[in-house]
Amino acid sequence: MRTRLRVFGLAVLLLLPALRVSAHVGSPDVFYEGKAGPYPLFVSVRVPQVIPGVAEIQIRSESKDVRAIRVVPMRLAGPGSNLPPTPDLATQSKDDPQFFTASLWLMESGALQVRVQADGALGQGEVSVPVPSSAQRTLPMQKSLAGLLLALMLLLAVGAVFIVGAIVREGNLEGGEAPDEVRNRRARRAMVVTAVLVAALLFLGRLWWGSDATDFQRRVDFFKPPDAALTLVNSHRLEIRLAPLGAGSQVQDLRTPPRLRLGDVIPDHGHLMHLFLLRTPDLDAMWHLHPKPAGGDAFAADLPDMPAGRYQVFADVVDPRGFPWTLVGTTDLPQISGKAMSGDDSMWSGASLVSAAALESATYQLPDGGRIVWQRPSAPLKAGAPLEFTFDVQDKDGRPAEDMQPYMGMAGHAEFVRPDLSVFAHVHPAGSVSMAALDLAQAGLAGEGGASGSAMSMAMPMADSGPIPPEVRFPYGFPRAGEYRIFVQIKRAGRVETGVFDARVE
Ligand SMILES: [Cu+2]
Repeated sequence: MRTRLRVFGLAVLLLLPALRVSAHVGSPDVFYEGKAGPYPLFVSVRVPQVIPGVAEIQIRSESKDVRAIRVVPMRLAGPGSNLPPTPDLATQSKDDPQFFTASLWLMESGALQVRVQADGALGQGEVSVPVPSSAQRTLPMQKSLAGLLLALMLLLAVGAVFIVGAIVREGNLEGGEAPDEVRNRRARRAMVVTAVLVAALLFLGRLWWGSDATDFQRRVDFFKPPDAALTLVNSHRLEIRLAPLGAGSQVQDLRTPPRLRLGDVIPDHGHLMHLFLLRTPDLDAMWHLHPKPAGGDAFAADLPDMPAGRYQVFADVVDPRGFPWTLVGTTDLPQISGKAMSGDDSMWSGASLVSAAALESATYQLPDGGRIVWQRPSAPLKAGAPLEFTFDVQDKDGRPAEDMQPYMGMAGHAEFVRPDLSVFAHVHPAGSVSMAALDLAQAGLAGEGGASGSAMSMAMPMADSGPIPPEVRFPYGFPRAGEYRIFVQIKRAGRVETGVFDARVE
C-alpha cells in the first residue's frame, strides 16, 4: 500500500489506492425476516458463485399454519419486474413441516428478487426478498474434463480429415476396384484442404472461447466492491468518490447504464450513504456517519474528533436499480479536531479485538450502567447457517429497557466484520437485504394489489417515536469460519448506543 501525502497550507490531501476484497464485501448470501401476509418467515438465499447458476433457498415458517410455499425469481425493478413467471413449489421437510427448501435458477446478474408465496390455514400471503445476483468468480474447468474434451476434439479433427480423404479416394469406386494414383493424389489434396479448414475452425473456436471468458471475467469485475477514493479536503472534511478504474479495465464499457454513479444513488433508510470508519488493525473504534452529496459524483462528511491512525472505510449506497454497493478503501488520517456529531451519526470506541474472554462474552456494559445481552446460542456458531441474533437491552437495574427508540426507523442496526476486513455486512431486523431494495420490492408487490407492504411492518416496527421492545433480532449467517466482531447499534432516550461482541465461527 503506497501513501502519498501532500500538504497545501491548511489542506491535507490523502489519496490512497484502496484494498480489494471479494464481491459484496465477502457476504453475498441473503438473509431476510418478514411477513408473507399473516405468516412470519425467515428466508435465506444462498446465491450461486456463477450466473447463470442455482440459488439454494431455505424458508422457515414461524407459524404452523403454512401448508405450501412457492418461490419465483424475477427482476427487482424495471421491465419484467411485474410479470412473475410460474412459481416453483418448495419442498416441505418431512421431519420439520415448518421448514421448506427450493432451488432456483438465477439467469441474469443485477438486482433481482425472489417472490415467496405462502398458502395455509390463514389464507394467502406474499413477500418479496431482494437478491443481488452477481457472478463472484470464474470457475476453472476440471482437469479430467479438459483432458476428455481435448481428446475428443483431436479425434473429431483428425477423423474429419481422414473421412474426407476416404470419401474422395473411394467414394464412387466400383465393388472390388482399387483406387488409382489419380484418386490417391486427389484424396491427399482434399485432406490437406480439410486439415487447413479444421485448423481454421479450431482457431476461430479458440477466439470465441477467449472472448467469452473475458466477457465473463468482466462481469465478475463489474460487481466487485468499487474502490473508494478518499480525500481529506480540509482539516476535518472527508470527500468520497469512486476511484478511477485501472488502466485497461473494461468494466465501464460492459454495460449501459454504467456500473455505478454516486450522483444517482437512492436513499437507504433515510440516507444516501452510510459510511463506516473502522480503526485498524484492532477494530477498537468505529464511526457510523452519513455523508451528503458534495456536487458531481462526490460525497463528503464532516468528521468528528478522531485520533490519528489508519482507518478502513466501508460506504454503503444503493443504485437506482436497487443493487446495493459497498465502496471499500483505507485512509491514514492525522489527528482530527472536528465537529460535534449530530443527527444519526454515531461512534464507539473500546476494547481491541479479539480477546479470548470477549469471544465468550454475551454481555456488553453500556456507559450509563445499562447492558446489551446477546442470547448467545449454546451450540458453536457455524459458517453458512442462517442464524437469529437476538439482543436484550437492559437498564442499569437489569430490567428490560423502557426507553428504546427507533434508530433510523428501525429497532437496531448491526455490523458484522471479519478482522481481516474480508467480510463486512450491515444488517437490520429485516435481514441483510438493503432497505432501499426492500422498498422497491414491496412497492412492486403493492402495485399488483398483493400483500401491501406487510413485510415492512416487521422491518420498521413503528414510526420514529414512542418506545419499542427492548429486544432486537437480526437474521444473518456468517459466510466463512473465523473470528468476527459484531457492532450492535440501538437508540435509547435520544442517544445511540453501541454494543460490541466477538465471536468465533466454525
Ligand atoms: Cu442501518
